[in-house]
Amino acid sequence: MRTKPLIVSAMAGVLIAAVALLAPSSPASAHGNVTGPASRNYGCYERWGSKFQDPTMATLDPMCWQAWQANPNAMWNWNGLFREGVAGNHQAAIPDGQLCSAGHTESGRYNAMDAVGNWQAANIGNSFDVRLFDGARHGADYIWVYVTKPGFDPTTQALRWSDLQKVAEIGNTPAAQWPEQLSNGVAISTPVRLSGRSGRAMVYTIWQASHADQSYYFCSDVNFGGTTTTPPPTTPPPTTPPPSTPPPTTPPPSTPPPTTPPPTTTPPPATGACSATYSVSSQWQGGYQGTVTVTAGAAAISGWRVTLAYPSAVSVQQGWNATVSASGSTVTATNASYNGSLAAGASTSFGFINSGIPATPTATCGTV
Ligand SMILES: [Cu+2]
Repeated sequence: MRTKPLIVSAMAGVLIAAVALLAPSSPASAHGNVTGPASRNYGCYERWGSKFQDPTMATLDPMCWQAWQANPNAMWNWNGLFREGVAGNHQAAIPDGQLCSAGHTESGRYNAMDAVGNWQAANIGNSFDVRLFDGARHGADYIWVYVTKPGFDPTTQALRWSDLQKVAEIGNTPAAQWPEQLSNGVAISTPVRLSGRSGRAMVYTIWQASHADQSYYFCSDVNFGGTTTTPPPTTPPPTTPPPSTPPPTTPPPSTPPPTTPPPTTTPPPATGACSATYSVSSQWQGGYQGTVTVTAGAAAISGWRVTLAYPSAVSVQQGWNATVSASGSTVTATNASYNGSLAAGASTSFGFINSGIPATPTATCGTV
């Protein structure tokens, strides 16, 4: 069980290198993340990247499930959760309720990190290290670590700046002083020493990279004094476990943001055996991700087909949780083997990536 991940991690390096080569205009295609206690998107990537379409995630790890459904790129691009040009005014740049997405940074790619619920939490003691992986060897102007105040419940409350107290920091530390992580970057640990804490909390880390004015923001869910099998924070290097299914063939958006981002929604029909609600989860130059929620009507159904009639021809690059194909201006999606059966009123969803610019389709749902 211990040798396989090492072999696989070598493949991950190749994959990541390949992606980097595909996106040469990206100023820094490898950045970093908090790998212990794992940030929300890094944790979801680590636990599910090799099986991100596994429907058991919906019950085993529902917050990761919603995040993968909302935008898989938030996990594939786990190292890109940053803002530029903040000039140290973090609170001014990031509104309350958006701390975990760095204020809906990167055109909202990481918005699902702000979702409130029972994120999987790392069991830790009152003394722990926040481990930051720096794949681009930026080093740090500083790293600030906050913990939510006693009484804050991350499973029911959206995070605000006033919920946080700073508990540790380190100052300017060039990457040359960070220990090497295999050959794919460096990592540094910030020690945190608390006392008297128990139960659920969040750790919030701000990494001011020594690279232009690039600030990173990470939410990690923790459970003080919890006991299970979750490993302690100072564990093996972040050897980036790879997707066994390759990541989306579209390289991540290497250029700045879309000009017209508004999501489009078609309200579900009031009647029928099933209904379909369409939205654009994210978009980037040259493509966008569509998400469709399918809801059974007053009776249970055993299979469904959704038709999306677009105003002009569309091209589907990839679909998940359904068999998705395009013909002319029509996209047709048929349930996967595991999500065709829906109880009365129950919902499931599927997603796809299209080329081009989002347009609003008419969505219809029928049973099969
Ligand atoms: Cu960077």
